[in-house]
Amino acid sequence: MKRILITGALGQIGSELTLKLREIYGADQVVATDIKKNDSEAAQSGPFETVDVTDIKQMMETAKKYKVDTIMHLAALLSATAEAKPVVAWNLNMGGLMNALETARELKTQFFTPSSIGAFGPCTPKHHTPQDTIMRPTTMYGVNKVAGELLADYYYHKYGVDTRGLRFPGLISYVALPGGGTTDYAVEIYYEAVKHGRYTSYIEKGTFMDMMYMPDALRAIIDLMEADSSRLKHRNAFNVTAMSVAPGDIAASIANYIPGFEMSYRVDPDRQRIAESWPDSIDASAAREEWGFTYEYDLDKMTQDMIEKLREKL
Ligand code: VAH
Repeated sequence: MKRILITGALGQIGSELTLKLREIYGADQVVATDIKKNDSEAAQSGPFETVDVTDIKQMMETAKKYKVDTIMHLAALLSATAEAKPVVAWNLNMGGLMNALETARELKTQFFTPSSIGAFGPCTPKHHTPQDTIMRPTTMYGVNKVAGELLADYYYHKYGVDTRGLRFPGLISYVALPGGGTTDYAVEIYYEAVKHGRYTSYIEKGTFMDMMYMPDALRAIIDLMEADSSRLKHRNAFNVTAMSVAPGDIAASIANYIPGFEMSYRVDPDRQRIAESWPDSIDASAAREEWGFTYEYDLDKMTQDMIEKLREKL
């Protein structure tokens, strides 16, 4: 029986992953942890513990208290925040990951942590970026993600920890807002479109990045973690994507469902620079071949669902 500890459980991925895992494995089997509690369903619908991932004692004690067999480490600063506070980002992103891996090693648990398309840099092939390629990111977040991938692979090879990861594209969801990411525009645009019928994008009209709807991201995590270990040639971390889109494409898709939607642009040079250092589109064939990765939502299906759910929520 799976007993799962999630760090960063009240963040953008965690707040939905916690609910999905509780649905599958039972509410009491999933311990949500974060730096502080809130009144969200993820915090209230099952066991919750306050854990600062930079405190290994807290993490180890919590994992032992619940006798977990799986750790899903999501707590991290995203790209734009990490670029603004690089030293804080290194300490939290790498210190937290090290503590989570040490806990997984000591308690012999399975382990998941997300990487990102942010792990690639300007000299990486930009189109259909391969699973195995040059990785010299020019952001602190990217440095954290490449180092994190290598660290997770190290714990597999050296200690036999069953570590697995996904290089996520920008994730779009209507439950919890992301914070401090470069791809956050792709979430904000839907909120603003439903509330005000217009949006001003901080990323240029024609800047392509990979994106994925959250339901597909959750399915990818669960499918990867349930996959037969012997089939995995890669572990940390698999390229996964559902679409390569630019702000102009999302605006056009929204306009099909909200006639008169107005899009404008006021580029944020810092986040534009980060976006331009990432691939336009990545190749997910390794994930498809090794554990059957697939997705359900393309741009228009995601737009339709986002607008429908946000109209209910707002
Ligand atoms: C960010 N949403 O923007 C995250 C993600 C691919 C982007 O890693 O930093």
